[in-house]
Amino acid sequence: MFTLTDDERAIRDTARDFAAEHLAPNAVEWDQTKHFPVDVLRKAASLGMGGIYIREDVGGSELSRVDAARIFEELAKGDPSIAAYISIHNMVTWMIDQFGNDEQRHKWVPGLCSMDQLGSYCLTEPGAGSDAAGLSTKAVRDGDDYILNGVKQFISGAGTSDVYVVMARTGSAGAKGISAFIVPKDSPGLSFGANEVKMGWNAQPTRQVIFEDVRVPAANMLGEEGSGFRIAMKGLNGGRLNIAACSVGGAQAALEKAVAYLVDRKAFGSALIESQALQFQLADMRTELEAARTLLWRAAAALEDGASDVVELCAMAKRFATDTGFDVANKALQLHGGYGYLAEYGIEKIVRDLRVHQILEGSNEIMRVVIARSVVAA
Ligand code: FAD
Ligand code: 2MC
Repeated sequence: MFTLTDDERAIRDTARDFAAEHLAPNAVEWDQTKHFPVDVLRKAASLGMGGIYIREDVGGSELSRVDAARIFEELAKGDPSIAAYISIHNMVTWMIDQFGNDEQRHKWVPGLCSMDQLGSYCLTEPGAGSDAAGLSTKAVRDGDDYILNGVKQFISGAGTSDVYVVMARTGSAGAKGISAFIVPKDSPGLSFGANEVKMGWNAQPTRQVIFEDVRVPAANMLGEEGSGFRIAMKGLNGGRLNIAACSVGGAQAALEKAVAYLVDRKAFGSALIESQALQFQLADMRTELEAARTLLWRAAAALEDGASDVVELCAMAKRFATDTGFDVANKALQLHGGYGYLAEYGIEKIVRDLRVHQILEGSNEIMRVVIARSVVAA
């Protein structure tokens, strides 16, 4: 797995070149202007990155989860915020490809793979984040439709996205009373809150999604009634790996910037890179990132193979890579001295972007809950 074939290297290099040409040069400006570059997302999709592990018959690239980890790492070297949105979009697209019936797959997935249509994932609510099975958005059957009422909180891409995969309560309390629906943006009664003012992830919008008597055809239900929570969680297993990959990529870029700075910067009669104390820090940063990448690839292979311990492996990789990624980026900022604190060096943006990876797609405390359950049950 660790020696790439020619094809795997070509796939990784395509993402690397794309990030270097289209993301990195614009990342600081998009952060400052809060610009969501939909045209650039579509360029990424034209290279197959809108449906990385989606089946080919509906326009996907049908690559592996390990390929996806490498792609998201490379994209995040250019801009973690954009890479992370593309990762959420891929998660949503996969959920429809995987759990949708033939009609749903052919109706929704091709437009998502080309990113002519963008996707959002709607699980979190103002009153239910970590305890996702406690959600209260309701979907009540009315003839051939369901009528949705409720509010989703912190939805990435909201307001711009065209397709919303929404988890809503169709039955009793708890996980088994939840179903998943595909809701198009133009549904009457669907509206969006203000774009949240955030610490990072500024190049993509985050808004509430508000449902007021939104009528959704029963034909838009994904999977069986009552299976929505498990569909949501299965989507998140891969989502957690992709976010982990975005942390590794952002941190790798920060490390490379720190090395370049230390080579260039003179103090006390020589380049700072000559200081063994600083070299030891770089050695630890490199080692910790490599450990995170290795666990990430291990978990991605387990997901690809449908291994029995996949849930905890994805949680471990997410917890470890996002904590490590933030620490490495923050150390890279410190190694830049005062310049690290200036926006134009691009380091403080990486730190701000990577901070939220410890919170979302299941906070790192929830990852420990998941891992601990597997330890205790063993
Ligand atoms: P809470 O659940 O209120 O948790 C508060 C604190 O308590 C956290 O530190 C948490 O880890 C800790 N905690 C909670 N329960 C336990 C426990 N049992 N044991 C130990 N500690 C615990 N959601 C979506 O559905 N779709 C999106 O697209 C999306 N995008 C997001 C984008 C951004 C920028 C942000 C900030 C969030 C996004 N989220 C999205 C929501 C995100 O998944 C939640 O914020 C996250 O799951 C945590 O939920 P919460 O904010 O309600 O925190
Ligand atoms: N993969 C597959 N199935 C899973 C699963 C996973 N990762 N996690 C839970 N399930 C199944 C579980 O096996 C059970 O199935 P069954 O009924 O067949 O036995 C069912 O789901 C219910 O699970 P639990 O009994 O574990 O439910 P509980 O409520 O105790 O805990 C918990 C679930 C805490 C793990 C879950 O609520 C969770 O992951 N919370 C964090 C929420 C989250 O990750 N939000 C991210 C929002 S998206 C985002 O942030 C973006 C940026 C897009």
